[in-house]
Amino acid sequence: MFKILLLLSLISLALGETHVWNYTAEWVDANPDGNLDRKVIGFNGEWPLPVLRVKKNDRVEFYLTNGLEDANTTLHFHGLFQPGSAQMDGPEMITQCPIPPGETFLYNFTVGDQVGTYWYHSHSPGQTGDGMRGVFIIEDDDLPYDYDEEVVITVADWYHKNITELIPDFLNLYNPTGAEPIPQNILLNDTRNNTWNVEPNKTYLARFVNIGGFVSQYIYMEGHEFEIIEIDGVYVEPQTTEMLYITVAQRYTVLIKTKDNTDNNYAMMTRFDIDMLDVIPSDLELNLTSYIVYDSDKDLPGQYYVDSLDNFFDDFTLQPTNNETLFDDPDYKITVDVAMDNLGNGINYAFFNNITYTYPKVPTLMSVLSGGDDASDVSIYGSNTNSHVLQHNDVIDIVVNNLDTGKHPFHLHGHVFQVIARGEPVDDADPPVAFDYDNHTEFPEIPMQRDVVYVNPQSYIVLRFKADHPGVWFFHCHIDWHLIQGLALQLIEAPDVLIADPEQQITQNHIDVCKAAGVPYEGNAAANTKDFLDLSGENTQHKPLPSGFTARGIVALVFSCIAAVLGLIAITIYGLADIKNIEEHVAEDLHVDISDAEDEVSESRSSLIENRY
Ligand SMILES: *[C@@H]1O[C@H](CO)[C@@H](O)[C@H](O)[C@H]1NC(C)=O
Ligand SMILES: *[C@@H]1O[C@H](CO)[C@@H](O)[C@H](O)[C@H]1NC(C)=O
Ligand SMILES: *[C@@H]1O[C@H](CO)[C@@H](O)[C@H](O)[C@H]1NC(C)=O
Ligand SMILES: *[C@@H]1O[C@H](CO)[C@@H](O)[C@H](O)[C@H]1NC(C)=O
Ligand SMILES: *[C@@H]1O[C@H](CO)[C@@H](O)[C@H](O)[C@H]1NC(C)=O
Ligand SMILES: *[C@@H]1O[C@H](CO)[C@@H](O)[C@H](O)[C@H]1NC(C)=O
Ligand SMILES: *[C@@H]1O[C@H](CO)[C@@H](O)[C@H](O)[C@H]1NC(C)=O
Ligand SMILES: *[C@@H]1O[C@H](CO)[C@@H](O)[C@H](O)[C@H]1NC(C)=O
Ligand SMILES: *[C@@H]1O[C@H](CO)[C@@H](O)[C@H](O)[C@H]1NC(C)=O
Ligand SMILES: *[C@@H]1O[C@H](CO)[C@@H](O)[C@H](O)[C@H]1NC(C)=O
Ligand SMILES: *[C@@H]1O[C@H](CO)[C@@H](O)[C@H](O)[C@H]1NC(C)=O
Ligand SMILES: [Cu+2]
Repeated sequence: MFKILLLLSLISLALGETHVWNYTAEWVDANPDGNLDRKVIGFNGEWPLPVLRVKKNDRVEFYLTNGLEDANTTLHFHGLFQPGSAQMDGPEMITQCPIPPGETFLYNFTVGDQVGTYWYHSHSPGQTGDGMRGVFIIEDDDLPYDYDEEVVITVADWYHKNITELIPDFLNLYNPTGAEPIPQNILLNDTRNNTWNVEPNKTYLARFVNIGGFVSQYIYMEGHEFEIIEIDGVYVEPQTTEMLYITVAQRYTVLIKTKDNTDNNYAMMTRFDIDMLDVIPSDLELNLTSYIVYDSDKDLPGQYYVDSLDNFFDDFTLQPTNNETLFDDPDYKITVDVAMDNLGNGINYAFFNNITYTYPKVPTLMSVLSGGDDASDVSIYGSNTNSHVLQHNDVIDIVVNNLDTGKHPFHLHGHVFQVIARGEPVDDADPPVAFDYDNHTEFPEIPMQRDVVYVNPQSYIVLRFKADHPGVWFFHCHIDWHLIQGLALQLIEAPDVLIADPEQQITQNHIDVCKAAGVPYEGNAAANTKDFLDLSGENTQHKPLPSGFTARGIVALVFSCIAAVLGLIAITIYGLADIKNIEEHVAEDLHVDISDAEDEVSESRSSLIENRY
């Protein structure tokens, strides 16, 4: 009897509330930076999107209707583990079929025992940039810190052009270096000149979320400090700092103590990490001043300046309060080199180990669930998907060696990982430094944990986690542009457990959405249902550049074309001397005729070369 009672009370504890949300994603007008009216993706006609709040163990039933008419969509609840509900994770063609216009997808899941600051966003190419993103909070009744008031503060980059216009310009022969589009503005709480009204003598719990698509930001305040207590849903031993550095998709929850008087108002500053921008247009405002207002009758503050941006808090030193120690040596290691390069079509892609992620014809989770005994054979998931099959409860290491000269914020779905090593940035002039298991600084005893972490230029990170969440989990750079360029891999975690679990089977609603989208929901990556080992007809990446033709050649060629055709120089300048012959060959290969524009080409080339010095 006692046992039954105990069981019942455990069940009622575990059964939270059910939140039913019913939203139609549709184009609405917005003008967050005050400079241009444009269409953004709103919910039920409203934008910015709502802050959604749940509690531990609550269930979410989120009906998403695609009211866009001209685009498919999906929704990802960023940072959630999706226990027993891998198909609700959101990434298009990884765990679900895209939702075509007019269809409704039911995201139905529990948040388990996670708490903290999360967010939700479309996981269809680039739609975060069109505004389809908002904050998701799992409140904690047992929050181990005292505070008076809570506040959400989002930061983001902002583009004036929409994603259907930006992507084709970005993935383009005429953008051979893969220069990312430069945002037009920097936003705080989806506006500029934001006012935060505060009271004196209070402790605020502030949840910072970078809901942008590309650029990391520095956050610092005049006369106030941040006490960091949570990162990406992980409580940490509190650390005080004057400056945060937040990549896209990261969250910092901090305590801010207000002044004991209302004599002044103060500036809250946000600033772009300009190292991530290929060019800095002269009219791009890099610093944004927002206002911490104690007394609205008093003057607003001007910009607050700091001497250096180098003193931001290094998250590597944060220690989770769950005291989870370093996992044992890995059972399985994934080592990937990150590089950006051109394929034979002249377009610049992003690679893990020479593979640019190419979507399968069947969402990978559905290949698992229809794969039977073949589901543990990694080959069925396709040649260009960077797939790995993980055994249930194995300890996994992901070593990312960044050969690229940019920073990249990497995100793993379905988990937080221990960050056990992160190399210092390596100067462009030096060769990249790869991680070496036989020669590294000692791993932390209690490593920092989160779900998005940046790797430094030409350096490395090592992430360790336990494969204890059956599902198909995407691991990718969270810069939208780089994901669009294919900087992703996928983990097929415990396929045997997934197949055997009745909860994890595809819902009828999901099958209906697949049918409406015309996407097969059974079969291998090539949609072959008869022989899963037969990948003929699968999607593959473009052929490489022909041997003897370098990316540098293509860059030079296209540079000439850009200069000639558009008279526009917005990309990094490579060496342009002695390339005439390569240019001709590449031009031939690409069926590009440059002879018409030859005069202009040589003219603009000489002006280009002049400009280099
Ligand atoms: C969602 O809202 C639409 C439009 O108001 C309505 O037709 C539909 O029945 C609602 N669905 C649910 C599950 O509440
Ligand atoms: C912010 O303030 C500036 C200067 O007063 C003004 O030009 C701009 O329109 C304001 N922006 C918004 C979004 O209110
Ligand atoms: C996106 O931009 C393109 C090009 O300007 C335009 O044709 C299209 O209508 C825009 N889409 C939306 C939803 O505004
Ligand atoms: C939606 O996805 C399906 C399946 O990939 C595709 O055929 C269709 O063109 C997409 N629709 C739009 C509007 O992009
Ligand atoms: C959501 O999932 C739960 C658990 O599988 C199920 O009991 C419930 O009926 C589902 N909700 C809807 C509206 O289908
Ligand atoms: C930011 O926006 C959220 C959601 O509208 C609001 O709750 C919050 O108070 C705003 N924060 C600031 C600092 O204005
Ligand atoms: C803040 O607290 C201090 C110390 O308790 C007190 O002296 C001061 O008057 C308070 N300030 C305000 C504005 O209430
Ligand atoms: C932006 O902020 C930095 C750091 O305070 C400062 O050095 C720089 O001068 C500011 N730029 C402008 C244009 O105000
Ligand atoms: C973690 O370690 C700290 C310091 O040793 C201790 O105070 C705390 O109770 C531990 N937390 C847990 C969850 O064990
Ligand atoms: C990638 O390709 C290069 C050149 O073909 C080769 O040297 C290198 O070993 C490949 N790297 C991996 C990880 O496959
Ligand atoms: C080990 O790494 C350090 C730091 O990168 C380097 O200076 C040293 O030469 C390496 N030692 C060996 C044996 O490779
Ligand atoms: Cu990246």
